[in-house]
Amino acid sequence: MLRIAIQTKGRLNEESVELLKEAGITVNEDKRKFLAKSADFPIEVLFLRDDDIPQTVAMGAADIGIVGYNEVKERGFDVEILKKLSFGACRISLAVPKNVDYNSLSYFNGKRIATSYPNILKEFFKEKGINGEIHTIAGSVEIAPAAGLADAIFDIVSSGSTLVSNGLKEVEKVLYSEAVLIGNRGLSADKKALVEKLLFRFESVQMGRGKKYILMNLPDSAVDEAIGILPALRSPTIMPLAQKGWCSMHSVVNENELWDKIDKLKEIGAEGILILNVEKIVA
Ligand code: PRT
Ligand code: ZN
Repeated sequence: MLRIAIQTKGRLNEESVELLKEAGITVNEDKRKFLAKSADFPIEVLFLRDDDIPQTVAMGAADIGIVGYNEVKERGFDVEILKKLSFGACRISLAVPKNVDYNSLSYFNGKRIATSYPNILKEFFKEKGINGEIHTIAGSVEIAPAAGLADAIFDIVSSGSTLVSNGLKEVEKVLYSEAVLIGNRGLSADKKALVEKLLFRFESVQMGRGKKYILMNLPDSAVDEAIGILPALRSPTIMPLAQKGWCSMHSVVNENELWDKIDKLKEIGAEGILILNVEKIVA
């Protein structure tokens, strides 16, 4: 039995639960319960505050966990990063009041910087030879400059609108982060085998994301050109139609290239183009 720690509530909870679900692991998500068993995979889910997930995994109270890379880095516990999960993307940046004439990092020498990520900032300043005064505060870091508590902040940014609405501007992007699957370093062979199974499922889910299945009718004479437009996992599937001189071609395309490919396929004579969702790709 494997134990995975995920965030109870907050920005990573929903997508963590969704990823597990798409990987065939459904949990009775009674949020008041702190431990939930899955009916369809030998796994139990432990719901925690994100701050506690790296330590819980490092100590082995959970075998694996889903948490922001920023938390892993800040807490400094020795865990293995098993997989980047492509959600919860953000960066941790230095920001200053918007009227500051900022030129270089040396601006931060002797300045007070408010943050909830003192360790990451300490390391960054050390590496760059900057002597800033780091003030650790727990919540609402972005109001510190206006409140006269700090000259600058070091905080998570995603769209940047929180900075703007607090009269701040981002001047240095220090760390890029996304949700990661972390693992305890001393897992038994049995548990490792279960983790491998899970990773394989996560990969299939991720590969299917943003993909569309496309099928169309095509004159035989256009097949070579169509293959050039639509490279597939191995190569597109081509089947003859009852009508002579025509075939049906099936392939998988990235959603962001879909319309461009459809335009090109129509130009070479494709008809009856059908687009379907791809749920998973088991490579
Ligand atoms: O209760 P718990 O301790 O579990 O949660 P939490 O409140 O500590 O964390 P939570 O749920 O806010 O964030 C969890 C993780 O999501 C973070 O550790 C990051 O890895 C990731 N993440 C991604 C973010 C953001 N994007 C984000 N935008 N975490 C926080 N923010 C905040 C940021 O602090 C700032 O206040 O959103 C604001 C900025 O957003 P923009 O879009 O205005 O720039
Ligand atoms: Zn937290």
